[in-house]
Amino acid sequence: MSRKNLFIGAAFALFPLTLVAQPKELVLYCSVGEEWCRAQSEAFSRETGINVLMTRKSSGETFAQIKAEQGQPRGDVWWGGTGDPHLQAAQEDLTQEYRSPSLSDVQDWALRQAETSGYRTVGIYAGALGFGYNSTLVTANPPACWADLLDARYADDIQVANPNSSGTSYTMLATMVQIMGENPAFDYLKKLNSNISQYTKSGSAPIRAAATGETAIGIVFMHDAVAQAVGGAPIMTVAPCEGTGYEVGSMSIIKGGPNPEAAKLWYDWALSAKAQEIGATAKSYQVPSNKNAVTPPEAPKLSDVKLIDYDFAKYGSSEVRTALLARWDAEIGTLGK
Ligand code: S7P
Repeated sequence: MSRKNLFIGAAFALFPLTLVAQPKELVLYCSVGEEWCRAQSEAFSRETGINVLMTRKSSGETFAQIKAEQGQPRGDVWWGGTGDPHLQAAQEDLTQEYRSPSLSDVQDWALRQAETSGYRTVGIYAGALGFGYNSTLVTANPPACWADLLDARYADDIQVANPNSSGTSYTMLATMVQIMGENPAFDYLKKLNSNISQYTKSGSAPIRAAATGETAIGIVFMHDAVAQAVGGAPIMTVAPCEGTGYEVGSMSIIKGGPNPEAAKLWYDWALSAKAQEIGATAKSYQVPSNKNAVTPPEAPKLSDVKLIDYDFAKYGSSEVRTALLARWDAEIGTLGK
């Protein structure tokens, strides 16, 4: 082979390498607990060599940030957090369609989230809403139902998050509306307000407060209450007797983000069984969406919980979520704490 041909051959051999060069960075907006966000980011970096710049914020806060950045997005992937604001982001064209080859590995409830959004989001885990109480503070006749939380003996002794910032709390709002109807649900929330000591920013903060005895009861996802009990706190987890809503924790690629190839690599990886099993190592006990991922034994059994038929398409729509939050601000937020 002549020197010229050798040079051309070498150039062609190198060309594919430059074409498939591995991305270097991923900007991740993470809406699960801080410990899980860190464990997940570090595992991805270890496996791919891609540096993950991670910010943890609650679901409603992340939605607001992505909306504020529309047109000049700084994030690549929004991973975790309740499904409703992910659906709203899809409807508002903030996130992008992606049909991962791994979609065939996920449970039907996770796939339905993808279908509802035109494949702009997908379910990565599920968990039921409930509450937890501190058993050293609530000794006799503990609450078992949503109605019990109105008891005057819990005056200023219950915490729940603000539904604007928190996906957990929006899930509660939407759950009450679906169980009771909208007007009775707001009547319930007004009465409940007398027992609320504070509306926190983060959804899991109320159960951390219950674990330390700062409050008696925290309204949270049941797996967040279980995590406190597993950590040794005197927390009992309750699946409310009237029935309850649940979340399909979701993941979306942010439209026009700076690192689209890295975003797809994360997305495919995050749907794998191995990646979904990281949650339990970070004391997160949701039910994973990958059919082959091991569900942590600590995870509340959804089949034992009286789950409502939560209408994700409706309560994750822009119109309904925006209207319910505006009504909450006007009728509950103004009552003050
Ligand atoms: O802690 C895990 C978890 O409960 O947090 C997510 C939640 O949306 C984030 O907290 P906010 O309520 O503050 O938005 C849930 O998706 C997840 O199960």
